[in-house]
Amino acid sequence: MSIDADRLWRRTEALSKITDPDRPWTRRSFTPRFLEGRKWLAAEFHAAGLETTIDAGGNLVGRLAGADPSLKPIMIGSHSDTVPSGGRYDGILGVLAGLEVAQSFIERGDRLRHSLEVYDFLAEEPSEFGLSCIGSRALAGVLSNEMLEMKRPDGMTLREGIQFAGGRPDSLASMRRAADSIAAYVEVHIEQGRVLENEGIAIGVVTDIVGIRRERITVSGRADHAGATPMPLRADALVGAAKLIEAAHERASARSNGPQPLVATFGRIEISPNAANAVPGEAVLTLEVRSGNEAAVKAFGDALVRELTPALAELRLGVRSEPISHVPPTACAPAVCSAIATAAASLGLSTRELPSGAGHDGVFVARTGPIGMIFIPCLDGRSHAPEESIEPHQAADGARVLAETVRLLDATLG
Ligand code: HGY
Ligand code: MN
Ligand code: MN
Repeated sequence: MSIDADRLWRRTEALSKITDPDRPWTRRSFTPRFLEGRKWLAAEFHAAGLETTIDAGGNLVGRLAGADPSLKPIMIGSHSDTVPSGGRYDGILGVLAGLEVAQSFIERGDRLRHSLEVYDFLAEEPSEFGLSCIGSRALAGVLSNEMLEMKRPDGMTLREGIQFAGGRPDSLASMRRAADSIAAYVEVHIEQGRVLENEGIAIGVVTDIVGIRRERITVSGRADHAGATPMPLRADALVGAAKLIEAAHERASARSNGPQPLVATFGRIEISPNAANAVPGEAVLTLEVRSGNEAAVKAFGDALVRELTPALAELRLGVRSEPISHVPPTACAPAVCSAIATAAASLGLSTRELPSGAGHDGVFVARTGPIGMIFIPCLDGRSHAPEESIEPHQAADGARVLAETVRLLDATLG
């Protein structure tokens, strides 16, 4: 099963260059830049011969009808939005590998038994609404009305955002996929870690996707004049935030080894009044905790706030936490993992199994059927940074394994 590696790389380069010019590589969801990328992608899907639509949840879907309409579809794809100044290949590699595979089947005249659907899921990365995986949540039917009313700083609601992206939020029920309603979902993605590169392995067979919990922690103090307020009288919210950040780092570092390591990050902080000559009166931090151990993920933030409350009270500070999102750890399906490993071996590519420390749309697609992920190495394991880099042959390896995996699943699944 051959694919056109040059075409795949040309498309990867073309789409990655649709970015905010001042902060490569950036195509934030729900922005005109994102729609510019979507317009380009939809044209490529259409030109490749796929039946191209935007579903009610704002996902771009390219469909190739199968020979037996009674069979459930095989889904492939990923996402085309990015984090700020983030991944040149995070997401788009999987969408374009899916497009390449579908187009290669069309050009070879290979009629699959199952329909093949290529997805660009809407807003896989945490959006300005505070929520990630918008399109795959919609597919799984777990985008609640409360979520649809979430607002981003400029006041737009997520409901309006989905409309902006071409979706129809009032028709989400029409696109929901029930449990066991797809034959399989397979996503190609860069590892975003160092295991494959360190071990010189070409293909990662993902066994499970880490659980992720995000909480909003608010430290409340008192805004004051930075010059006229004596130190002993201050209630400096940023000092309290610093104690939380230090403690979280120490606690997570103590649990970073073992079979189910835990990681914790304060990746976003907003302070007010946020002026050089004002004592910070409030600090709002986003805590993100990840592990394969769901109980540990659930307990981490509560324990941190509970145990640091006395120390912050001594600084005349209050602290509270509220959940933003919680996604449990998700297992990949052994049958899909086995097909990926068989496909890679048939292409002479080395493989190893590994967990994903990154989150992916697959955690929601898994509610509709069996999933699998194909990892390729990335330079120094870097991702969510402008330095993210892969080689053309690595992209081609991922697409070739995807093509062979789809062919195997199509032949073996009911
Ligand atoms: O955050 C993640 O793990 C993924 O890259 N969205
Ligand atoms: Mn990402
Ligand atoms: Mn991604």
